[in-house]
Amino acid sequence: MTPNQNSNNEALKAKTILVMTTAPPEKDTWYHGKRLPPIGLMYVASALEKAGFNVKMLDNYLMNKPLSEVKQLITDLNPMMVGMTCGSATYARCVETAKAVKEAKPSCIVTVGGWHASYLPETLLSHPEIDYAVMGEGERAITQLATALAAGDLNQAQSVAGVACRGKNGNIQNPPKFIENMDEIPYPARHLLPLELYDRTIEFLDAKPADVMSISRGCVFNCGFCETRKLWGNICRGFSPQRVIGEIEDLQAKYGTKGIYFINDNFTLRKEKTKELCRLMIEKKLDLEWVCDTRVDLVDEELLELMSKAGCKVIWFGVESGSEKVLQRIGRNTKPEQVEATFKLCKKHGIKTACSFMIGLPDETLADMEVSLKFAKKIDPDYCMFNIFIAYPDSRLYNEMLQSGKYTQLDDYLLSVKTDEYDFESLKAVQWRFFKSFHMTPRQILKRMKREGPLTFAKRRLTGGVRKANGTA
Ligand code: B12
Repeated sequence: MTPNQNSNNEALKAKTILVMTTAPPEKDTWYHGKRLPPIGLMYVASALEKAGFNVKMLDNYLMNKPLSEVKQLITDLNPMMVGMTCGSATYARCVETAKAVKEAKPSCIVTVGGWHASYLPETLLSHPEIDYAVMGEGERAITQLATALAAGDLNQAQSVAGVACRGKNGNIQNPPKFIENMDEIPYPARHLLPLELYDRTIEFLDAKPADVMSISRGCVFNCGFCETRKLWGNICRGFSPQRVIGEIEDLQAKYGTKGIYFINDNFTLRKEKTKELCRLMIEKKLDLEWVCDTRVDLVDEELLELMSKAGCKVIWFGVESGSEKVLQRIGRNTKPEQVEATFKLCKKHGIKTACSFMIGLPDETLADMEVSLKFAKKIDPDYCMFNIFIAYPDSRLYNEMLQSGKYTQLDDYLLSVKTDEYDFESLKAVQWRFFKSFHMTPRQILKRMKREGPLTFAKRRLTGGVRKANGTA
């Protein structure tokens, strides 16, 4: 590091940046899942820390502090910038929080990143309280933005890749650039979160405490309900297996981690890297159990055997539908036979299966949904959930629904399918009936009780136990 960089870092230390999630949406009827530490925001925080800023973090999705307390926090911390994560479901929360920040400190710069900011930055910039939107990967963009602003260089700030803002002649949107070598990204700033407030357990994993990790970015598939390609591009980048092991060892040493949930949408997409990672896990004899999410067409017997030896206990599969017609309609590009074959292989290698189905997809009929229920029983997963489909902005199905007019508007930017047969409200009854039909059989109850132990079983039944509402998260 040059002396110049040093003095720059010293100057930045005096600059506080608060990064935060917003409180959950008021009408939070579609999501009853677990509050996991916000990993994307932790990456943003660690990048800012590495650049020298004094970073504070508030996971208000977990804490649910009222705006009066957020304002008090701004007064106490006096940050130069607040960086907020915004999903389409928390858009309204984000706007009201930005207003509160400006009320507490009008000169505080408000920057919004995350999914909604990546897809529809102009909707955020239409609010004068929001100064910048960051599209795509946040680490480099916010660091360059905050560094330029700390130096008072507005021109530089407005030209950072991935930044959208109001310029002299209208809105500016600089296309994002991906970080080529992901290993450059520091470990997520877990030390800035009150980890003790999270329950640090993962469904189906006996090992505790358990934490989340995200090891790759990007998806090559083209499912109509998902818009992550717009955020991460259509290639998949990832950390090197060595970097992943390094982070696991760091988690074990600092936080006593025994279990990991890899929250990537397709953990096994980079097959060779996955194998290398598993071999390293075995070689290092890590005392670790883990869960991951992937697609049925991204595993084979050799890989499953290796994953099982490396400590993989459960795989979550987005099965989405048992009807080939529906699978085709949503661009899933998988067939029910593939699902059956993969579930059999998982069982053979001692890996539990969990799966999610969506109901209420465009052009899906009630009869198609019954096909999914029947199929769920046939593949016999260890856990299964039926989520009502919600369309998120900029995804193919969202745009098609807007055109067809066959939808109910659930919130500013969230749509659900409406047909002559059903709408969002009536689907709730179907969802409940399917849940009961699958889970409330003596066989499933016994199976679950055995797996969870009677105490956890009772606790989970009382608290809901639904993980994610639309199967796409
Ligand atoms: C794992 C996951 C979850 C997990 C955990 C999320 C967590 N704790 O972080 C759970 C199951 C809890 C979950 C819940 C939901 N999820 Co989810 N989830 C994902 C998934 C698969 C990975 C997210 C992730 O961790 N990525 C890795 C990290 C590194 O990336 P990141 O979080 O996006 O953060 C980066 C950038 O977004 C940006 N960034 C993020 N915040 C900020 C803030 C600032 C200031 C800046 C500058 C940048 C920035 O920089 C980060 C680092 O590069 C994504 C799909 C995907 N591949 O992205 C869907 C996804 C994010 N989820 C989605 C949805 C819809 C939901 C739910 C609303 C589902 C529901 N119906 O309940 C809930 C809402 C929860 C919430 N807190 O708002 C959508 C969001 C769409 C949208 N337009 O809002 C996605 C994109 C999936 C999809 N449908 O396409 N989810």
